[in-house]
Amino acid sequence: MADKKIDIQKLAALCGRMRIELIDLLFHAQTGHPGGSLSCCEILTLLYQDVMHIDPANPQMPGRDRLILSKGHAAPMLYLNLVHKGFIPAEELKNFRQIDSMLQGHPCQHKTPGVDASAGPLGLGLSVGCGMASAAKMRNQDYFVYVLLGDGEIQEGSVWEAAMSASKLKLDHLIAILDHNHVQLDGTNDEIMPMGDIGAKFRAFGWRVLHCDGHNLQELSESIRQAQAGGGSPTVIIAETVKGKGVSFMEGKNIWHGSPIDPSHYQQAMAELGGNGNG
Ligand SMILES: Cc1ncc(C[n+]2csc(CCOP(=O)(O)OP(=O)(O)O)c2C)c(N)n1
Ligand SMILES: [Mg+2]
Repeated sequence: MADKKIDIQKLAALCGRMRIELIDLLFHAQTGHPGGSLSCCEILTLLYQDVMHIDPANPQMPGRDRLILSKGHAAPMLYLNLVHKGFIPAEELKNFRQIDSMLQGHPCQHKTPGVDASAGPLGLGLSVGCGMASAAKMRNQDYFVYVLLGDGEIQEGSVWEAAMSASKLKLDHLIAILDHNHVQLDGTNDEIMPMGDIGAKFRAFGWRVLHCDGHNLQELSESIRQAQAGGGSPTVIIAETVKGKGVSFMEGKNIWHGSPIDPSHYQQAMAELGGNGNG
């Protein structure tokens, strides 16, 4: 347990660094999605840097764990994780969102090593995850399939069709993580489409439901460990998060879903995060 604590501290420091790198990346690109990237920083970092069985030297390794970034607009946080894990060189970041770049605005499985599934249109990733988890079952492989969902995204009906299939097929190596930041593009979830008791909904569809603080690496890690224990049904971890986490003026504000960062906001964000803000 002592070793695990050291890992958590290291990961927390890495998350701090990646928030700075994210603001730098999006400031220089003058495009991209800060809010939903910051809310899933701990989730993606824990998975890529600690939990997932993956090999940057062999991105297509058949027995690897898979991750589907169903809320594909959080691609910048995925790319930073792929850089830190060694899948892609850091220099590629300067080409983020450029035509023909390997780092498109949304993940592309054909361009970027380490990306398991293309995404962008919301509502599709859980179905892709069902397919991957079914394939593992059919082939007697035991890899895990993680699907990161947005809380606006789960208003899509296709998510619930996939949820139905996953429990019917007993996909207990399918682990959905909901980035529950309570905000979507145009407002809060409650303003746009209240989802009520999300846990009760997943339970009604035959899923096991876990709750945790999505910025607390220890809690997240414990939830993932419990989810991996399987038991014949898929698991969803409802991770409570804050959209824009770490940058005070972005926190909980839908305006920062996808706005470009101007120089004064860049300086303010860097001052708060402890970055040098040298542009
Ligand atoms: C099918 C589809 N409809 C609309 C969009 C445009 N869109 C991109 S992100 C977003 C809001 C998503 O909100 P949420 O799932 O809560 O994401 P997060 O808060 O984690 O950024 C919308 C409507 C899209 N990408 N796909
Ligand atoms: Mg949201």
